Amino acid sequence: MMGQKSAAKEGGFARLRRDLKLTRSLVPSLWSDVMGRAVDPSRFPWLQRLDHNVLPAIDFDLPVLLVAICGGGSTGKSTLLNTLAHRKLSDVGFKAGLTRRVLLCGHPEVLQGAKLAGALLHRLPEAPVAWRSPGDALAGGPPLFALSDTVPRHLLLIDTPDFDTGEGGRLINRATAEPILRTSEIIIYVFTNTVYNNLSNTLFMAETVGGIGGRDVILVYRISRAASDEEVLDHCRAVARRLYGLPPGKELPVGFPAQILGIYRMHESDRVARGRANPTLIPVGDVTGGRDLEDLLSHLDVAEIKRRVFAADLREIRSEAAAMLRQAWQEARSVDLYRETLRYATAQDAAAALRAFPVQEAVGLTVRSFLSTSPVHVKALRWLGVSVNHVVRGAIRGGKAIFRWIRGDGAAQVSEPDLQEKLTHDLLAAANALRNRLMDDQLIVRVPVDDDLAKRVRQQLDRGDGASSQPLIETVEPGILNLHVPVPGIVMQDQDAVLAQDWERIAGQVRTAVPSLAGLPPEIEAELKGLVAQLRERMSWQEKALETLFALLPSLPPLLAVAYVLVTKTPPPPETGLWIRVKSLFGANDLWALVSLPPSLDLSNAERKQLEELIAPVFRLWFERRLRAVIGLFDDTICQPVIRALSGVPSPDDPRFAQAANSLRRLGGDR
Ligand SMILES: Nc1nc2c(ncn2[C@@H]2O[C@H](COP(=O)(O)OP(=O)(O)OP(=O)(O)O)[C@@H](O)[C@H]2O)c(=O)[nH]1
Ligand SMILES: [Mg+2]
Repeated sequence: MMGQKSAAKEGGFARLRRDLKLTRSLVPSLWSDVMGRAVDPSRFPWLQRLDHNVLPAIDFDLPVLLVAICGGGSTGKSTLLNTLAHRKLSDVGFKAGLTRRVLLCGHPEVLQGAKLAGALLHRLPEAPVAWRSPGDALAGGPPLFALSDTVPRHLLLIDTPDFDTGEGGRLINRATAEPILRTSEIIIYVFTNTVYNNLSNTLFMAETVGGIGGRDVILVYRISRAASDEEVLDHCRAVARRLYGLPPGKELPVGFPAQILGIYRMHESDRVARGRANPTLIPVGDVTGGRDLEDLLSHLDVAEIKRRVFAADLREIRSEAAAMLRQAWQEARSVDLYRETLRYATAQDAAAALRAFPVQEAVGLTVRSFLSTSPVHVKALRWLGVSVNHVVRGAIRGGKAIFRWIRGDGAAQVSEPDLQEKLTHDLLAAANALRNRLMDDQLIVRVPVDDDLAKRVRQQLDRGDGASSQPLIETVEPGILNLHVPVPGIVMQDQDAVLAQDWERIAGQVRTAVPSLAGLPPEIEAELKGLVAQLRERMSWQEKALETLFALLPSLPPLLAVAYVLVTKTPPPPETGLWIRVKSLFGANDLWALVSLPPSLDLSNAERKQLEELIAPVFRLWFERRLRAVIGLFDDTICQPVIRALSGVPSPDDPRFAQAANSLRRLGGDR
C-alpha cells in the first residue's frame, strides 16, 4: 500500500520534472528563434525562479529557508543582519548604497556540511565565495557566505544591497538585489518613515514580491519613538497593500494580508547610529502576537512555507512561461504573414520585370505547334504551302523572325541584343523597386479584396493579438486593397544587411541571368502542343481566318509591351491591345496582363479575338515560367538577407509550440 502510494507520487514527480524541463528548454528557445535574439533572463524572472528555486527543489527538499533582508539604502539592513548573527559581518554607515554584495549567513553545521551547502548555494543565481572581513561587501563581486552559530539551522539569512541608490542616472544595486529576492522564501522588508510611502520602492517590491507569488514578508519599520503604534500599523498597512497589490477599498479580516508574518518597529537611536548598541525590534500588531523577531524566525514552519512558495512559484512559472510562449507564437504568426507578403511582393516586382513579350517568337512557336499537331496531315501540308507564301511575302516586308520560328530554327532570336537589353533594364528596375520596398518598416502589397492574403490579415486583426505592431488594410479603389504588413523584429535587425548589399554585385548577378531569361523558355514547346490541340477543338479554325491572321503577323514587332493590372472583374476591351488573364503565382488573384499592339495593326474585333486566342496560351506559359525564374533570381539576390533572417523562425504550426503548451497545461493541473 505504502509502496504503491510512493510510486504514484514518484510518477507525479517524474512527470512534473519532465514538464518543467520541457518548458525550460522549449519556451526560451522558441522565443529566441522567433525574436532572433538571446533570451535575457533578467527580463524573464520565471527562468531564474525555475532554475534556482523549483528545479533544485525537486531534487532535494532542503530543510533550509532563504530569508532575504531587503529595502532601500541606509535603512539598517546590514545592521539588522549583524544583530541577528550576533557578529559584525557587514560594515554599516551613513552612506546609502554601502553594501554592494549579497552576504549570506548560516549555521556552521549547515554551511560546512558539504552536501547541504552545495545544494543550498547551488540554488543561488551566482556561486558564493567565503566571507573574510566586514569590508568584503563594500565592493561589488560574487555573493559572500559567512558563519554564525546563532542563526537557526533551518535559516539562511541574506543581506542585500539596497535597490534605490542611484548613481549616474541608474540604480546601481537593483540588478544584484533582484535575483536574490526572487530566490528567497521569506523577505524581511526594512523601510524608514521617510520612504514608507515611496512609490518606486514599493512598486519594485510589489513587482518582485507579488511577482514571486506573494512571498511571506516580515515588515521592519524604522521610525521615531514618538509615533504611536496606530500610526505605525497604519503605515505598515499601506505598505502591505501595495506589496500585494490590494485595492484600497478591500477590507482584510485582520487588517493585513496573510503573507505578512510579523511587524516590528525600530526606533531612531543615536547609540545605534554610533555603533554603540544594536537596534531593538519591538513587535507591533496582532499578527506579530508579541513574539520577538528571533523567536518568530526560529519557529517558522519550514515545510509549510516551502510548500506554499513552491506552489506559488509553479503558478507564476506557468503563467509567465505561458505568456512568453504566447508572445513567441504570436510573433511566429506575424513572421509567417510577413513571409507570405514577401512572396507576394517579390512576385509582383518579378512580374513588373516581364514587360517585353517576345511575340514573334511566340506566334512562330504556336503556328509550328499547330502544324505538327494537325490531325489531317495532308491538309496541313497543303495549308502550309498556301500560308508560307503569305508569310514569306510578309517576312520580306517585316521581320524574318516568324518564318524562322515556323521552320524551327528561330533560336537566333534569343540572343538578339535589343531583347536582352530591354530585359536587363526591366529586371534591374524591378530589382531596385523591390529593394526599396524592403527598406521600409512595413511591406505594402496590393491585392483584390477577396484574396487569401487579405483574409489572413483580417484574421490577424480580428484576433487582436495585442502584438506591438499590427498590419493595416487600406482600400485604394473599389475591390482593391493595400495591405501594410509590419516588418518583424528579426528582419528589422537585418535591415542593415539589405542596405549594405553591394548593388553592383547584385546588378552583376542579374545581368548574368539575362541570357537564360530572354525570349521563350525552350521547354514550353511540348506543353504548348497540348494547349494548341485543345484550342483547335474549341475554335474550329478556318483556313481563311488563319490566312488573314498570318497576313498580319509580319507587322508585329519582335516585342510587345506588357503592363500588369489587378482588377476584380473582366476589363473592357482595350483600344489597342489584348487583355490576358494570367494565372497568378500568389493567391486567388485577378492579375491581368495588358499586351499593347501597335496601332498600325488596325484589327477588327474578330481579328483581335483570334489573335488573342492564338497568343494567350503561349503568353501564359511564358509568364509562369519566367515569373518563377525571376522570383528565384530575386530570392537569391535582393531578398537573400531577409530570407536568411526568416529561415530560422519556426512556423506557427511547429509542433514544439503545441508540445510546450501541453506541458504548461499539465503543470496547471490539467491532464
Ligand atoms: N538611529 C538608528 N540608526 C540606525 C538604525 N539601524 C541602522 N542605523 C544606522 O543607519 C546607517 C545605515 O545602516 P546600514 O545598516 O548600513 O544600512 P543598510 O540598509 O545596510 O544600508 P545600505 O547597505 O547602504 O543599503 C548606519 O549608520 C546605522 O548605524 C537604527 O535602528 N536606528
Ligand atoms: Mg548595508
